[in-house]
Amino acid sequence: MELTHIEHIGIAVKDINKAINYYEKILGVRCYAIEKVEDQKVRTAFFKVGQTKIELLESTDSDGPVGKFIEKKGEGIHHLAFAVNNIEQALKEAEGKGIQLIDRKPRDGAEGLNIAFLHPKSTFGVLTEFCENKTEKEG
Ligand code: CMX
Repeated sequence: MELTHIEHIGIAVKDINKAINYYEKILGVRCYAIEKVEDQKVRTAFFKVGQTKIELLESTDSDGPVGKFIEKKGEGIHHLAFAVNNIEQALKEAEGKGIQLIDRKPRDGAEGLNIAFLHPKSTFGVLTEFCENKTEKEG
């Protein structure tokens, strides 16, 4: 597989508006998009720091992955997302090397990306996401 860059760092927060306020007013970075991802039961807010994206995640359902994470571990870094050129190939390769997949097929993520997760139990405690840009793939 080929990881091209860190697509984003996901941070779980209880109150996305309060967290946006911190990033904008204290750190001085602008929130350029807010998006609800129904499939993942989250509301997301995006920032760019240089080439690196930060994705804030607020749970829209206490039973969703971010709701459960906050209940168990509290707020904090939730996942690390890598951009890949071919997500199906990356998943197949990881699975072939014994990594436990959460998603065997990509799903729809925020910003129109194809996304899939690797289980943190297989990845040294870091929930790992692969992202593929559909537009680049089509274009
Ligand atoms: N990072 C590291 N470890 C995590 C974790 C995370 N984000 N989330 C859960 N875990 C650990 C738990 O601490 C727990 O460990 P122990 O067994 O040692 O206690 C174990 O994984 C199981 O956790 P759980 O609370 O029982 O939760 P589930 O097994 O039901 O779900 C997971 C865990 C990772 C499979 C689930 O959160 C998932 O499917 N995540 C992928 C989807 C996702 O996170 N979506 C939100 C982001 C969407 C986006 O970016 O758009």
